[in-house]
Amino acid sequence: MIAHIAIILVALVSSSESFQKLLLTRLVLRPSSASVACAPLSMSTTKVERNQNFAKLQAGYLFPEIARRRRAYLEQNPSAKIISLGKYSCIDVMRCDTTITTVHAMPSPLLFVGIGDTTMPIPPHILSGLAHGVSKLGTKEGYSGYGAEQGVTELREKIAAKLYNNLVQPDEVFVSDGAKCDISRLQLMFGSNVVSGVQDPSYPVYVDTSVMMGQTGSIDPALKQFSNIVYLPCNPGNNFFPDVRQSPRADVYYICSPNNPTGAVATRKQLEELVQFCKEVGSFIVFDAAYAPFIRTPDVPKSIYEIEGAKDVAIEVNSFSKYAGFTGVRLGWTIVPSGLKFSDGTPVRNDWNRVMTTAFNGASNIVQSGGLACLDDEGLQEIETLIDYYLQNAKLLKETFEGLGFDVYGGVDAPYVFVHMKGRNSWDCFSEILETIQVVTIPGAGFGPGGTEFLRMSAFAPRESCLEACERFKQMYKK
Ligand code: PL4
Repeated sequence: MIAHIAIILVALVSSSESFQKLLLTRLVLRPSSASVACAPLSMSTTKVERNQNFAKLQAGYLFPEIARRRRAYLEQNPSAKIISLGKYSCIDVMRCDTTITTVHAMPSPLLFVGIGDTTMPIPPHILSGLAHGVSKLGTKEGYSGYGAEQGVTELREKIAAKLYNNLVQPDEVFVSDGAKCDISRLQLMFGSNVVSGVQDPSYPVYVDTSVMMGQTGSIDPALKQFSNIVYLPCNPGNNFFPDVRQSPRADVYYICSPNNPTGAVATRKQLEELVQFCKEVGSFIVFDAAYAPFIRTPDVPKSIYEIEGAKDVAIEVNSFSKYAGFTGVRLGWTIVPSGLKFSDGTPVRNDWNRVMTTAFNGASNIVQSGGLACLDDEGLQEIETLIDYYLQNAKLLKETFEGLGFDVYGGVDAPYVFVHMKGRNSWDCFSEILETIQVVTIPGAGFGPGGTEFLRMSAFAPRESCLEACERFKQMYKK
């Protein structure tokens, strides 16, 4: 007993916190019951095994990594006036980087050309829809609690009619909290035994969720590719649209048009050939149409369902994020055609409904009221005006880099401009631009090895930030 007291005193005066914890755990906190066979573990570990699929993911998710590097630069250069096209606020940076525990004062104004985050305020009619959703909740008649997990019927009908011209039925529309979340839930439905096919480069969520689901092996450090994913090369040589016949078959092809990050837009012919191929080989397409309203060129499909036969092979994810400035509001949808089937004949829609009713509890009723307003004639006109604004920014960026002699892609029917930094690694270019002219861009390497020599510029920015960024680029790269 005296020895025990002596050891406890040693622990309490010890300068090492871990030594204190260990001794106190073993001597003081030890349960008295003899049924506990082993001694408690150190307080910093448990017996829960880590999901090894997460260990396969190499670095952090791309966008928080950009925010982390930007913050590190600001810490060393506190008076820098940074431009980052597509903004990340101070709070976002704190949330994204789990190592930060305090909010850092950032220089103002923080200007942003990197992250694809909307910057324009929500226009009046759409805002009135959100406000209507709020006020209804304050009345006895208007109050609602949990809603249908698939979304309110009126919104499903309006999406089918106004955005798909009734090419899809309302019961094929599943309203959600956004495209990214739906991509993850689709992976949950597909499980670990499928092979994903991704455009290289592509939005990193397709690859990362495939890895998390256990569909892949580990990454090849030289190729920077995971085994058991089919990487479909997309480059200037094929107009950034893959030739799926040149690669091994995948079960699920993730195709994004207008494309993030390349800004390329798939033509009708390209999509017809893709649908035809998937029908031949029995594969699915997950078509990410999150940037569809940026398409202004006639006859370029805004939805995969404009292609004959697509309902036999394709699921489409979409979102109000970029249409209406809803990136923080959160409202999206996924179309699962009723005739789409797994190999055993099970309708995919049944399993998707099971996922949505189990792993989701319905989009916010306030937000769905905003979604309804988006699809009124006034709302659709407001969306058109917002997109015009960002397309004008895209034009400015595109013309700036073309004027400087770079090969530039995208930026016409898309908010992204993809600049070829021939022979350079885009992470080096990212750092160089940040350090020289304090503009945040996105390195194409973050979207896959195919993006290594490219920088992605985002048109989501206030006009004055975009103009200032263009001026700084001209200063930096003038010959
Ligand atoms: C940063 C092809 C942006 N934190 O808002 P959602 O979930 O409906 O849609 C997300 C989304 C879906 N599909 C594509 C996209 O490009 C995005 C958004 N991407 C970008 O800069 O690439 C925002 C990134 C955000 C994120 O991780 O999505």
